[in-house]
Amino acid sequence: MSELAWQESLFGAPDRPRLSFQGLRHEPLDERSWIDVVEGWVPDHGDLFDELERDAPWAQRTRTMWDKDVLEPRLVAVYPSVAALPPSLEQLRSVLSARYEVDLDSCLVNLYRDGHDAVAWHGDTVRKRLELPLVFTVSLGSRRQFLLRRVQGGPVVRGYTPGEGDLIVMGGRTQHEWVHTVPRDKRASGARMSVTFRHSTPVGRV
Ligand SMILES: O=C(O)CCC(=O)C(=O)O
Repeated sequence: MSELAWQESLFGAPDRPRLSFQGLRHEPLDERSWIDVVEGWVPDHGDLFDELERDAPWAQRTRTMWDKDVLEPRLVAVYPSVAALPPSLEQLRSVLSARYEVDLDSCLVNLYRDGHDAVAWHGDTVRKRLELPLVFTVSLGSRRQFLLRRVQGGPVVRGYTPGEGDLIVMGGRTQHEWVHTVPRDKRASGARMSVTFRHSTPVGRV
């Protein structure tokens, strides 16, 4: 894949050990749903971005909308099983599994090549199987907006601009009662990746 550009923040990563949960912010959305944030969770995010850009199994997927197949506006790399993860992703998976006491058994990586790439408002389909799914997102590269609003509609209630190694965890009833999006952004300064981990059995069964 050709080299995608993104510009590292002038402020640098927070000064904390790699994959540490020091400085974790637990931010309730309401009494049933919550977000955890760890800024700069992967301090060497640039190396991971470059490795995945080069090696991940990128594919351009299509979606059917009103009987037409349309290209999904991002690239997605699906690992067939967690046994197929490269060591760099397996390390993230195992640290998160241990911390949150959950068997993370799926990993997808999304590539937003520029500000035209996006994902529309949605709740993750894992909600169909689990009452209280956890969804983990590690953002690499440029910062993009990540917004949440209630599933019934209404205004944006919470907004983040993850990138550069930040971790966001959606927990509780977030996938059932809230929706999230990474909207198009004409001002986006370059490419962003999101490494996402999910589980198919309830929390506590590691
Ligand atoms: O890229 C992100 O941060 C969100 C990705 C997402 O919501 C999804 O793939 O379901």
